[in-house]
Amino acid sequence: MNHRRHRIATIPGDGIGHEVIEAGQEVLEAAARKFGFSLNWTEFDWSCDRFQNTGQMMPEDGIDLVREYDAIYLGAVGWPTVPDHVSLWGLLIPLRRELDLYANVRPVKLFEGVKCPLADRKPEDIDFVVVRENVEGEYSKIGGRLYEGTPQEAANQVAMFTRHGTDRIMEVAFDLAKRRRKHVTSATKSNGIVHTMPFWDERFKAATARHAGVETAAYHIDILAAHFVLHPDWFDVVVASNLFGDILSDLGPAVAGSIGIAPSANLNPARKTPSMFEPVHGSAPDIAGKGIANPAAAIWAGAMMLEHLGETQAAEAVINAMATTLAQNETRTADLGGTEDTRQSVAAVLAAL
Ligand code: GGG
Repeated sequence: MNHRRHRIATIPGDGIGHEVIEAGQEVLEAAARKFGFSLNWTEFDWSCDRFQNTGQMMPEDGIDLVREYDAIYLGAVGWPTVPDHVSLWGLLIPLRRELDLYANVRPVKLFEGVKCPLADRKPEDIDFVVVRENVEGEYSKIGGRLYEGTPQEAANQVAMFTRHGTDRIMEVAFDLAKRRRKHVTSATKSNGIVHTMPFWDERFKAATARHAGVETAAYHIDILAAHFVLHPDWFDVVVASNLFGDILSDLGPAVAGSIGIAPSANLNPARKTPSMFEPVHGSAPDIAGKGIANPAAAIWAGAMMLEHLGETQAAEAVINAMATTLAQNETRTADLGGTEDTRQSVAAVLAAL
């Protein structure tokens, strides 16, 4: 049998992106040795640092360079010296769009031993997945500014929802629900947003009709956010637009103990391009370089990458090892009330693997 090799493009990016990607690589390497495959890493220095030196977050042919890989492992994008919209639109958003990584799958789970900010919640109460539309919606460059610097100054921004884009994200959500507890919740706001959100509701209804056996619910985003806090046990798969999904996938992990745990898979489900895996969290300038970042989100994102590459057993082992360290007081990082630094946390995951 041929030895399995996977070529991975790493983009540590900015701030704690470097620390957590290095941590994740160490764990994934150990899993590869244990389960008999290899990971060949190529690092790209695309970042705000690069922007400051060259005026570009990544080179002109960057997308073509990473197309050659089996997957992309990304840390974090953003640094205070570069406006956030410049760094995001210079790197993360072009990667998602030009590789057509239209499904952003973000699991939320309360792990055994992790302190939940909600009273009396057990791990079985919080276990859902946010499926975020990743390439259109509210994140558009359509719009502009008028009369800049004058009292009449104005700005507008157009959200773009296509039938193709909305239908395909619904399919991802319903397909995923069929492999889970068979329930999909839609995040809408069709009372206030009168064109795109009624359209979103219609496409959700059409998907519901195509998927008999999957139960559904729909809530306006404001009350849905409240239900995430009050009734996280109501949710299995939550399908949301780009902006709503972005917000919900930070809120969900906060409810489950820490955003430091939350992973994210940017998928092209047809596998025509390399999918990209990243922690949900950003570059965290306040703790960058201190060696105290929680590597769990990057490790879990790495496990999702292994699963995507067909290394299911290794993926499961990595998640189990991570869960073991989260369960013990002495192996938790500061965001989870523990005292471990990034290196100690990695050592604990490696020992558990
Ligand atoms: N880990 C990737 C990262 O840096 N995320 C920060 C961020 O601002 N993300 C926005 C988005 O996911 O659209």
